[in-house]
Amino acid sequence: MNATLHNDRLLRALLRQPVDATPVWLMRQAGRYLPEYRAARARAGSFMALCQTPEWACEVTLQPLARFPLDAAILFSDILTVPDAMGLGLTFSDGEGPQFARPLRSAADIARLAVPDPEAALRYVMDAVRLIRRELAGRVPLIGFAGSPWTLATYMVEGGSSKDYHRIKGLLYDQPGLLHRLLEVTAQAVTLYLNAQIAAGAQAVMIFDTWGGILTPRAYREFSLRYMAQIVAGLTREAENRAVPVILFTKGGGAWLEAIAATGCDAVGVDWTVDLGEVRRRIGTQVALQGNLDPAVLYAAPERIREQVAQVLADFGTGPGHVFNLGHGVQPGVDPERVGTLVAAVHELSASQPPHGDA
Ligand code: 1CP
Repeated sequence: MNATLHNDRLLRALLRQPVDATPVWLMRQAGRYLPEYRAARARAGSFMALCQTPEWACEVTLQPLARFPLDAAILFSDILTVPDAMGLGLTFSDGEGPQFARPLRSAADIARLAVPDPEAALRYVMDAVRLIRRELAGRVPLIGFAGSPWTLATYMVEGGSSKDYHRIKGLLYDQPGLLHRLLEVTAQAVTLYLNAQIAAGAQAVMIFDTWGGILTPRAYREFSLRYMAQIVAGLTREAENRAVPVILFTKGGGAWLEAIAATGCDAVGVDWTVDLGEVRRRIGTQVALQGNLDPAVLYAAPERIREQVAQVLADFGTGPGHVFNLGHGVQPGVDPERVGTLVAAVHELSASQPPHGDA
């Protein structure tokens, strides 16, 4: 494996080291807003075929990097490959969300779950990671990822996306012990899966807790944060003679950022509902921060995008430890040119703010 990394801004910022300009990547930077993504998906036949064919996953991962000078690649895959490997049978129908053929509907379903061997059931992901690293040739680092146990459990129990989460919340309040068994086995699966991605070449990893924000503060600590902390404690933190930073992101978790930062992660992802300057005052000396432009800003005119980027940079202020991102993923209706405007603005405006190196 080529160990030389030509652009290490992302890894440096995640470790709160000085950088020449703020690194930027975007959640869902590969995806439906790109016409070349839609064409690849049509040729591959389905979303799962894209994920399960390393050459397709590699091609799609690199698509946004061919257009924009992003500071990181993120593996093209999905958080739901793990429950699929646990036997739930994942499909994505056109225009609809994910669906499991065998959702968890009984104590017996949960008792039967086993931790999959990532180099067997998820070998296609590891092969994609190895191929992407080869093709990137050290241009930028590759981010690996997984879903949080709580977020994965919502899909496994609901059977797909949900509006009211009544099944998973019913389980939480009626049979918390059973939910803990599900979260425990999922946490073990995610730990092995992320460590396998790191062994295959992922240079930073991120845990997406998309649905942590639907919990009460107490339930968040017990059913989501605790299992993310367990994963953080079990991760390989160094590979190829470099630290492998860990990013935790709970959408809607603005009230709990201190607790998230205390898990031992290196960086905390922040959605757009909190002010980055305040977040920095709360936790910015312990961890790096990633975020937090409102994804809807990408529907605005280029000049407005530049202003909003400048605002997020100003909110963070000077000093190391900022990775620019959206507060959630790029939406499918966004014009790719606006993404180009955003990326250029982050680099230009942050490079002209002098003191990047001082804490
Ligand atoms: O072509 C299509 O129609 C599929 C759209 C799509 C894409 C592009 C899905 C289905 N997943 C992905 C890729 C994906 N998913 C990535 C790739 C890397 C990148 O960011 O570019 C990542 C990191 C994810 C992670 C993911 N999948 C999350 C966590 C992050 C988030 O967005 O909150 C979640 C919740 C999923 C589940 C999922 N997969 C796909 C959809 C439409 C959904 C969400 C369903 C729902 O709203 O409940």
